[in-house]
Amino acid sequence: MSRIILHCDLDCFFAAVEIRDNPQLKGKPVIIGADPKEGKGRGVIATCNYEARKYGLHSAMPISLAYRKCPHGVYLKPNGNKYHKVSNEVMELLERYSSNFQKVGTDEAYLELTEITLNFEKAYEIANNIQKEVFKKIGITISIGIAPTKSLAKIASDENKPNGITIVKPEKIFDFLKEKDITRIPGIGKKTKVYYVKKGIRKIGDIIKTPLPTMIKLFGKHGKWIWNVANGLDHRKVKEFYEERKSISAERTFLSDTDDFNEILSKFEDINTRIHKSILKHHITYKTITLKIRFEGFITYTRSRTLPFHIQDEKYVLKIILELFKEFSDKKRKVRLVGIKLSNLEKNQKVRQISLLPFAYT
Ligand code: TTP
Ligand code: MG
Repeated sequence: MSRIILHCDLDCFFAAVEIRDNPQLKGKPVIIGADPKEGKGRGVIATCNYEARKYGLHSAMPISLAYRKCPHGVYLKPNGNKYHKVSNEVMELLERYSSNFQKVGTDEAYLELTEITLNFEKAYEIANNIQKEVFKKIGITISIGIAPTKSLAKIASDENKPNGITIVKPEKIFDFLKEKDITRIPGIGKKTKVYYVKKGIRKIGDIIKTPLPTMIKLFGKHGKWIWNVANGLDHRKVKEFYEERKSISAERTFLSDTDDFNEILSKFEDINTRIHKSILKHHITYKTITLKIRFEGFITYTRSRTLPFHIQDEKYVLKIILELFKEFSDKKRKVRLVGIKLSNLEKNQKVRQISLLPFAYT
């Protein structure tokens, strides 16, 4: 049975809010980001409206370059508190359309409609009502993708921006995807694309045509994942338990306080293995590793290390934990409790990128 999932994404979010609050900006290129200082400014664009995009401007572009391309644009500093408030208002409104709701970042959310309707035309009506309500009550536009999986709904919401609704019915998946560049798949950026292009894969159609065992042979787990995405086989639920969680942790108290390194080490190994069972099961990656240690007398310390990328690697975690533990190992105090926490969690896509970039690991 096919599911029906909506992916809703606000159009040029920060810029849209500024234009709403100052209608004189309408029709002008509006850029939110660092101060361009007449071309000498440092920093980047956070976002810009569609008028500014006509000049080739986009998120993350250096503001000095943006100024060269579009000196007559209106450059504004971001107003984070305001966007945060607007984001909350939008999410509250969206959440009322389905209890199966998942906010992603500040301006995106998934809504699963499967329990409400199995009819794509009805889902279109609902999407239309969402657009109207968001515009009427909040004063900005939103684009919506309607598809049988999360990843397809996300690709679809990007198809017809701004203020678009795009439906991808199960029988139209191939037609919809075949000519698209592989970077339209969430999780494939410019760098990852290089690996695929080397093997002759540029369009999503090339992925669909490649047999799954070949994809796995060439690109490992990542290849399997994008093959599934391209073939409409992304079974991730809306409202994934682990996507909502901030961290996964476990701790153990010793039966009696100890200063025996081997005993402590084996506790760390136990905890680490246990955490990684659920990490593996739910395809979670993490960036921050935290050691918790409590000594006799309940004196407790935590020490963290944040990596520059997401990983999923039990041995590496143990290595970091032992490095963090060194600070405490020469103390003449007995240990009462040890714990490990993994945070900065993300669903699998990034670890697959890292498996393509083994050098990034060391
Ligand atoms: P996006 O949804 O990626 O971008 P957008 O809403 O501005 O434009 P689009 O119409 O293409 O959806 O990001 C949402 C907001 O997050 C965006 O308005 C500004 C902020 N943002 C940054 O600050 N830096 C970035 O690099 C990106 C991509 C977004
Ligand atoms: Mg957006």
